[in-house]
Amino acid sequence: MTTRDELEATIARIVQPGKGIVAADESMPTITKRFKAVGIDSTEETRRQYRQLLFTTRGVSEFVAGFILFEETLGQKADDGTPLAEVLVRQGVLPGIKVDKGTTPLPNADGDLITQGLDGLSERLKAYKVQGARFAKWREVYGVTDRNPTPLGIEANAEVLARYAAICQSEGIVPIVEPEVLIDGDHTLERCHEVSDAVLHAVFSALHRHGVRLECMVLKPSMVLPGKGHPPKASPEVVAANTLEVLRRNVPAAVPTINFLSGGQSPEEATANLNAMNIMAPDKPWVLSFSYARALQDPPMKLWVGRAENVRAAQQAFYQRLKMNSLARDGKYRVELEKAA
Ligand code: 5MM
Repeated sequence: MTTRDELEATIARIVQPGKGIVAADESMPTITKRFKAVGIDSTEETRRQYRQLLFTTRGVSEFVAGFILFEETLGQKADDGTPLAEVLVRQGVLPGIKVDKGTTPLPNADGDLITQGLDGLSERLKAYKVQGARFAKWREVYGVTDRNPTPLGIEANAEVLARYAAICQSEGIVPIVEPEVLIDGDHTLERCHEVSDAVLHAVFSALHRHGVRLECMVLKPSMVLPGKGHPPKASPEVVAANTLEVLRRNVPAAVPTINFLSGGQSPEEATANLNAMNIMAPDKPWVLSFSYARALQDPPMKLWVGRAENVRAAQQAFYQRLKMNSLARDGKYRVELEKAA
């Protein structure tokens, strides 16, 4: 199999009808924060049990094409000794891996961040592939103020995303390219629209410059929303219209699939917004699906709270959110379905 055959085979799995991606790749500080919020101690064992709970949910492959894992999870085993990545493969789901190493301030771009981890990436990808990973994920983060992200921040972050994506493809690993415009702050939806437009324009220019094969990548963007500190929330129709406008202006039709992050939206909001986009854009050139972390995991995590007797209920809640988002991926979600469940 050539590298291109590998990439195409993985993309064909990711765009399967009714399916999306689960981001379960929280790094140590992030999972510790999420666990702490619901009273769970973050230890290697609780993290293993929690990821096992997600991966062994019955019927998960009806709605999930792939899970993004954190490096620690890729090396962990289920209770019966099966590697957790193999548990996913047996469920008919692709394992993926977060490969960035977090953010650091970008010098001379006051307030902007840049993501680290390009050094040695090819070697790491070779090893992750042996452990079962077929796709990877890298996130660049853009905080929004009146002056951030700066032009330098936008260009530098785009360059790093493109270099990462090109390295992944050279190793036969499909890159998920994740530019996240943060919801934190009191900015307007119009400001988020402006920033998202500039960010995606720079990202696709850099991907082109680096020869990234657009047909073999996944875009994981944020939606166009007002800042958390700028109430009221926008309706799903307003979010959908603004997000679609920015995507149509910047994302070439060659990109097969756009899988959104949820970015701090509630589970129901993230589902309703995705649904509205799929209703509003039947002619869209890309699949519009999900790659949520919090909007899929908050309900099961709150139910589990680290107790074995709650595993079943937590898995049912996880299955329910996946089902709702699978419907939203086709514009078939209705809020009454939440109540019915
Ligand atoms: C934005 O975060 C990604 C999507 O999650 P949400 O749907 O909750 O917004 C997510 O994949 C994120 O990259 C991981 O949770 C890892 O985050 P950290 O901060 O640990 O790199």
